[in-house]
Amino acid sequence: MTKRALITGITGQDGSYLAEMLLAKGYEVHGLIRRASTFNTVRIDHLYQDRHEPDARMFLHYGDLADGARLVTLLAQVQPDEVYNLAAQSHVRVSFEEPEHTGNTTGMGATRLLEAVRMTGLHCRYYQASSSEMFGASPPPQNELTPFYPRSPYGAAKVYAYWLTKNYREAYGFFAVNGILFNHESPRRGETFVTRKISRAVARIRAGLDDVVYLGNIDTVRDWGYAPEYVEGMWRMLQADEPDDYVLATGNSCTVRDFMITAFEHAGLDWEKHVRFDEQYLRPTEVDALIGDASKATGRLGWKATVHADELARIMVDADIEALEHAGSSWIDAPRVDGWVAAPAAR
Ligand code: NAP
Ligand code: G4F
Repeated sequence: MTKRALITGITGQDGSYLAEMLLAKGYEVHGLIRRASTFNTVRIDHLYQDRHEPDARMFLHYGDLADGARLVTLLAQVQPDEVYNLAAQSHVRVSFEEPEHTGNTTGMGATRLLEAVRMTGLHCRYYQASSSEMFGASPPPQNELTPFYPRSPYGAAKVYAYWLTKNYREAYGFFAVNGILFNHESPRRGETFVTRKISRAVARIRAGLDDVVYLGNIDTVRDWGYAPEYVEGMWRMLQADEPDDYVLATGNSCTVRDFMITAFEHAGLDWEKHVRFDEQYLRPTEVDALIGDASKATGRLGWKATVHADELARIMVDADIEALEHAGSSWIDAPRVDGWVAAPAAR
């Protein structure tokens, strides 16, 4: 029997890798996409086949996590075996600018989707994209027993969604799990997250298109892993015998500064000549250190991260250099998105 999955956030970094992996495993994949005035499917275009093709197995549906009624009609239509809720306003700095929107999408969006599952009476398995950002000010190493202390509207919204997921498991017997994922990156990472901002800047500086990049706090510590490995962990959580919550992380620590040095050195550049500080990239409250302990996922799911920050920085720099070398002039001339906001004033 072909399994059917529904992915919210399929156009994002993780959604694209998850769709790729599930298609390779033989799944039929359905994705929720937002209507936009420009195409927003660039990360999954390589997977798309016209629905009239006899072997088409990926189908896209318009909808939004802010629209609960649509989630009900969509679930009733698709009848998925597995639901992966990856959609969110996922940028921490932006969540300070848009706390209400972030709460509505990242927090309430999960409630609407869980309610849609309940109202349609489906017996599907449900994955919630929870985040290490929920640990916030709790010191590392963090695992499934570490208390939450969110430091941003985004972190607070994820804590709410986490507890809703757990509550539906306990109240209604849902097979609902929280994957508490530490930072994971890739060449498909959004351009305003710090790793991609750095790798993209390195490629542009090396090509002579830019001279400097502006960053905020480079002393924070993160546990950066490689996104394709993390979507495998999401899938394993839904194949377990019992629903439970799991941390996915590498267990290694790296400062933004060290990631940046590795990225610049890999391209033969001296970072001190090209990196400047801009306070606009600071956060009103910061999460100083996230370092995860994924031993529960390793022991029970057999999941382990193999790519760590140094290798990741090199993978991302190589990919951005190659993308730049193969890009047409449209990519090179495109407005530079050099921060958490692409407003002209910020360029
Ligand atoms: P991402 O690249 O920012 O993708 C977010 C996705 O959510 C996009 O497909 C976006 O659609 C969609 N979306 C946003 N608002 C929506 C709405 N109102 N209705 C429907 N779809 C909406 O994020 P990611 O890095 O792939 O992360 C996936 C999930 O894991 C997110 O929930 C994130 O918070 C969480 N997470 C990520 C990490 C990490 O390090 N990457 C770590 C822990 C947790 P558009 O393309 O139309 O914008
Ligand atoms: O790349 P970031 O924006 O990622 P952050 O805030 O850790 O959040 C990411 O990981 C979370 C998991 O822990 C996810 F839940 C969330 O959705 C997202 O994927 O920032 C990383 C660090 C921060 O300490 C930030 O202050 O880099 C610092 N930083 C320094 N300069 C910067 C910049 N961050 C950004 N985005 N841009 C800068 O110029």
